[in-house]
Amino acid sequence: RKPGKVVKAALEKAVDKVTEVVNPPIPGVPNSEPPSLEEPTEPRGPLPPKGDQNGPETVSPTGAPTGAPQIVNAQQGEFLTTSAGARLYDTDHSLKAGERGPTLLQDHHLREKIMHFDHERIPERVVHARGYGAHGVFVGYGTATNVCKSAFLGDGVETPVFVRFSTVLGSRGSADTVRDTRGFATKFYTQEGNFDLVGNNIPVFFIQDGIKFPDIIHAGKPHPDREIPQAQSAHDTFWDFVSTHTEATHHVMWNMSDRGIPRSYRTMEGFGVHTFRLVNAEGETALAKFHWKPKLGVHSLVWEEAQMINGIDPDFHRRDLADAIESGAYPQWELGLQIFPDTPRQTFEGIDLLDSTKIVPEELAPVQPVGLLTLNRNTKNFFAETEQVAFHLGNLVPGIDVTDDPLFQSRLFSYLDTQLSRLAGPNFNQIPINRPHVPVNDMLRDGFHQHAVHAGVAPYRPNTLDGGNPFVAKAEDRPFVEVAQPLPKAVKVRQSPASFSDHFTQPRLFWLSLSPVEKEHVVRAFTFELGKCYEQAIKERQLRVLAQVDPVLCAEVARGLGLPVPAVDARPKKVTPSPALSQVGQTWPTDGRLIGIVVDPADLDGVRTVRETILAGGMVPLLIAPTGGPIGDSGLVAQRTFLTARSIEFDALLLAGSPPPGPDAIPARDAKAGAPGAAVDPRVLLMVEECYRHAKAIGAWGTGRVALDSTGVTGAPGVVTGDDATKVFTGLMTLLGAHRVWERFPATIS
Ligand code: HDD
Repeated sequence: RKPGKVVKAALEKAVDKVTEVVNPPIPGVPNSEPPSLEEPTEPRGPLPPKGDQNGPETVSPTGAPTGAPQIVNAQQGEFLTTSAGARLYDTDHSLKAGERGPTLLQDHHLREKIMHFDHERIPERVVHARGYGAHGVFVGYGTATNVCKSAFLGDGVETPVFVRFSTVLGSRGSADTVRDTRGFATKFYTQEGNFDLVGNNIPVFFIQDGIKFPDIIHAGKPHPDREIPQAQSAHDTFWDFVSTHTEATHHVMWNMSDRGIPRSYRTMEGFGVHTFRLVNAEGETALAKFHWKPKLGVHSLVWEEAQMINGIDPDFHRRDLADAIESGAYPQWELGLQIFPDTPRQTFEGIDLLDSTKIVPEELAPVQPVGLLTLNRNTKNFFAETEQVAFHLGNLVPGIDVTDDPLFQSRLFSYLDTQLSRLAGPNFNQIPINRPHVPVNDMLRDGFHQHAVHAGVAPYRPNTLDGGNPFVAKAEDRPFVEVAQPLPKAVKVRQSPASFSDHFTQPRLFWLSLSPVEKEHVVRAFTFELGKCYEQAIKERQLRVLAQVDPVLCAEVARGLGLPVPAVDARPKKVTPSPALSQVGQTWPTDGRLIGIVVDPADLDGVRTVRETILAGGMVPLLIAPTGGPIGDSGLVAQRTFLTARSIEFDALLLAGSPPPGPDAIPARDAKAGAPGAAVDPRVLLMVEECYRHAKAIGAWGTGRVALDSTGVTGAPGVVTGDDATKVFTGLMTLLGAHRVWERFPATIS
């Protein structure tokens, strides 16, 4: 299968779920028969998992398969049982002294059922609580072998992976499209043990030393008195902290840019952030930064759209990822390395490689592709896999080692420690999703939730009683060996190097690398967030910070806040912009994009043709009609109605008609006869207006043009009209390749 291309049949199946109701089931094929309306009376075999759901991995801590069906398909057996396996004859009535009598304490099934339910929730992650995961495969290109001996980077080596994406600040049930940094954590189940790359979609961090992590998180989380606001940085404590703690400025610039509101997990870059130390087979070392480059390009939402999605579909990013995988539009990222010589100073072109608030522009050190990640399997059970996965920066494999970045060093402690309370004990690596796919032979014993039944009597070394087992690996057995890194002559201090105190050069580099429209989004984001703060001093202090970054940025935000531009003696260093930091100006694949089509009985042939073309192009057509179900006898099926459709779901909108207001429509304010738009359902007009405001491509043919005329968008940039459905669609595709029609709202900032 060509990477990035959609399997058409699978896609059709996924998007046309509704058609299953009209299409006859395939006799004998499980899952193809619609469920009966009655409760089943005969036991039947468990439903097989869907094709895209085969996890969790079923290897034991010692690498042996544990794939007994009763474990894998737990709770899908023939009979309902207690957790001890006794068959139950009733689970709907508690045991009582007579039909109307009190419940008896001896009802052990009631007690077990309620006891277990009472403890179903575990503590959510202290940060990155809201997340979504998927399985996949990583294939090495073999291009990294000159700098790194890790087996999984070898040519053609296939390694199973699990990836968890997340937001940072929100609670587990918070919305997906808030303005925030996104986590991008990958567990590679390699032949040499697990390697965890625990990164973000932003290449720099708020702080340079992990000792400040509780401070930035306390500032970003909801205010402790009222626990408001949820999953937001637009509040006083956050801006209080970052305005006084200027090393956060670079990260904040990225957060306020479009990177803070990704269109999809599939369209996000990922970064390992820290500099790692790589070792090759000859024992030579190099320093390196990890990058994930999405095949679909880096794309974002617009702020109003993101806010609307939080209400209309708070699971937007989850749904997008799961649907894409289910339909066969497997998201892909190339893993790339920026490689630097391992010099004693650990700098590159004057940039301190141990400072996680700094990037190295790609123009100075190109990102060299070393492998391809494809996510191709959804989870079978969210809790077992996504919730219980535990990442740890200390999960390293031969060839990849740590550096002395003080942020990295503190993370090495935190990720182990946090699992003790979150996963309630030290045996979390025995949970199936965390198990390595290679034999484990540690001498760790006992502890809460011990699943292994360790044999032998001598979990210590040296021993003779267990025949001396286990033995330590020799060099030829490929053990993980720390790089014998010479340490600088030093005294014990609580201090940072002088280079860490430049907090403004790189934020300025980022700002100057953006296109005008991206700059305008940054200005609006700062103005929005600071506009939500109550304390005047915080706003003024942050304006002083922005003045150090760029006078235009500061003046524009000050204007929006209605505050004077502060007089600051800013002396910015000269920087060379990095074009690689901008998201716009290129053409990208459109795989997996969703196109809404408002259907009218007028031209159903045109709709059918366009729909086929969209599917063949690896995208998802969604037909929108006044009511659900089959559209006349055309064979087409409406997947959305005017009640269930909202513009935020679509990347582009096509109008094949302008249906009149339905009986369930709230009339538009100017709906009096003869007023523009009175003849069209107001929800269609709303879709057009929102798509227009959010810079999405819009197309209309035939009577569809009436809705465009009514909203006054005909002839505007990014609005394609005509008589021929195919020609209109072709125009729409060109626009979609550029993601959004930014020319519609020319930026006023240069
Ligand atoms: Fe962290 C989770 C990414 C700094 C402490 N972090 C966590 C996750 C991601 C990151 C993606 C979610 C993992 C998952 O899906 O389970 N964190 C980062 C990045 C950082 C960073 C890219 C800077 C470069 N983190 C950082 C510091 C500390 C932590 C400095 C503490 C000293 N992070 C944690 C944690 C979490 C976590 C408390 C919460 C849940 C977990 O680890 O397993 O230990």
